[in-house]
Amino acid sequence: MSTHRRGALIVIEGLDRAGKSTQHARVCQNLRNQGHRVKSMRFPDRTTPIGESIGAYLRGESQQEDHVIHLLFSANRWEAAASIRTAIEDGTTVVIDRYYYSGIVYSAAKGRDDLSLRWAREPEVGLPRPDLCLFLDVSPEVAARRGGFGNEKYETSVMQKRVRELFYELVQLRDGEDIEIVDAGRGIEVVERDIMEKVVRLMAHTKLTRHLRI
Ligand code: T5A
Ligand code: NA
Repeated sequence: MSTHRRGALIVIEGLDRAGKSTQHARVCQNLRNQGHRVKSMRFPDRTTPIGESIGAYLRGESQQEDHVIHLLFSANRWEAAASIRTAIEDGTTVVIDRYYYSGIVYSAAKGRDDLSLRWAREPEVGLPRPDLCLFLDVSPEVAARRGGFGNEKYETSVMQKRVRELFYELVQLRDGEDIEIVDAGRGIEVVERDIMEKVVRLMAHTKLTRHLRI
């Protein structure tokens, strides 16, 4: 029997200022140091035409209807979906900074009756499903101490509070099966150690001999 090991799909999620990009870079580097092939990605990917319009929207330079921007964020993942699958089948581990969890939660946090968590989930169904999603959780107070908010669209305390509540709702909705909550209010190295324990456990797991779930 062949025991071809595919790459893993690992996602770093969380609130603004939770330290996602910091930990994402460390996970990529640590895995490379351990001899794994790694593809580093982030969403939104602002380099594609769809990503450029998302960037303009986030900077407040253009306006989009709420459902439209939701679908653009989703389309920005779909345009990368084939390359994620190819890399994983090829034995490369893909580590992503934000994915459809953010996509679902930030749109639903706008509080529209016609844009529920469930509605927001639909366009994301069928995207490569992570083996592990690390949700970096911080209190709004800790987030504020880390440099406060920038000028982008969703960087307000009302929005951030709602986003955090909805992340927790999403964990329930998805039975928490692939989301692991990480207390990201601790020091960078402590958080990194916690995350790497989970990542190393995944990399040794037999499920990496099976196909990616959908
Ligand atoms: N969005 C995104 C949607 O609405 N729909 C979608 O589908 C997607 C994908 C994108 C925006 O778009 C929304 C969500 C966002 O509002 P972005 O470009 O991803 O935004 O930028 P952000 O992720 O918002 O980046 P952040 O600035 O929030 O920060 P990170 O990546 O969480 O944090 P990081 O690592 O840059 O660290 C922030 C600061 O804190 C320090 C770092 O050194 C840095 O100064 N820090 C710590 N300090 C103390 N202790 C620790 N443990 C620390 N970790 C980091
Ligand atoms: Na970031």
